[in-house]
Amino acid sequence: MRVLLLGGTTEASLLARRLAQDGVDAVFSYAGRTDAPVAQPLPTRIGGFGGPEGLAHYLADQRISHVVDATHPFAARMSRNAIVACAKAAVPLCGFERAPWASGPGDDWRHVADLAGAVAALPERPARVFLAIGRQNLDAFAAKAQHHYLLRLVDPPQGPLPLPDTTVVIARGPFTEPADRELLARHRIGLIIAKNAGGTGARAKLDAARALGIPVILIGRPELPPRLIARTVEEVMAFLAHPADLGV
Ligand code: 3Y8
Ligand code: NAP
Repeated sequence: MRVLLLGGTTEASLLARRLAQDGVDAVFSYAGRTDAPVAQPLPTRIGGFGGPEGLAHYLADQRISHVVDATHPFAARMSRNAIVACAKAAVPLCGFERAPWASGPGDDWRHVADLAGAVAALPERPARVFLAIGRQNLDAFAAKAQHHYLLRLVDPPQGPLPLPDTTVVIARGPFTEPADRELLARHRIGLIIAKNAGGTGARAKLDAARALGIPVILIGRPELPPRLIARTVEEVMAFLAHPADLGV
């Protein structure tokens, strides 16, 4: 068995630890989005594969027997490429996905379908907004430049930001509710925009928002073609042991 683990999430790191503990022959893969990604307990490759064709070649060249896609739910292109490449290379694929967040008592969430929906949902009157979506999609919000934006980025921005009125915080999650509550209060945040990432690493700001009565605009996940999904490390290990048993 030789596993390719497409990573970049808390769940991927959890699975990497289990694979290393069990002595499974596995390779961890990062896209190379950040300057210094967290080290993993597995041999690690960094960078794209060169589209689905490049990934299919990688699978053959590296004699990969199983692929686990533990990328973020918004890493849709990687997930789509993995579906195409694994079908082409006849390599079993399993998505390791966390469930979307669901609101509870005290939450003031507004669900929008995508980034454009989040921009449209912003009020006209200037507000202080925690735009907690990272760096890659900030330019969409230039259409609403009247707001003050608090940005939390993994690495310092290389060039000018596409928004005129910002405060930038450099931090890598996972985050905690007390720290996020302090951040929201310190910056007098009145509204949060976030991706429905699910999982625990990005959840803190939503719990802090509930405690402070701050509304949240939550961006829905991109649609993916059907594929086998595991929700826990144990389900992934079962897939690796008997891919056929899980209806692959
Ligand atoms: C490069 C690896 C682990 C993984 C930890 C998770 C949790 C902490 C919370 C906020 C939201 C955001 C962002 C976020 C979180 C985890 C997880 C998660 C959100 C690292 C990492 C890589 C990335 C890429 C980065 C994106 C950005 C998104 C910041 C490492 C730290 C906003 C997503 O500067 C950039 O270009 C950053 C790009 C994709 C989204 C964007 O579009 O900007 N993640 N994040 C991975 C690679 O190269 O393959 O550097 O160590 C991993 C983690 N980030 O091992 O414990 O599992 O979700 N990541 C979002 O959810 O909205 C921050 O601030 O509250
Ligand atoms: P994306 O838009 O779906 O993918 C764009 C391209 O980046 C892919 O086609 C692939 O390049 C490369 N790529 C993506 N993930 C990769 C991986 N794990 N290993 C090797 N190449 C990868 O991806 P993204 O949204 O930028 O996310 C990039 C990474 O950040 C992923 O590891 C993801 O798990 C992590 N992350 C993303 C978010 C988010 O909000 N998007 C949040 C937290 C963590 P080629 O086509 O050349 O193969």
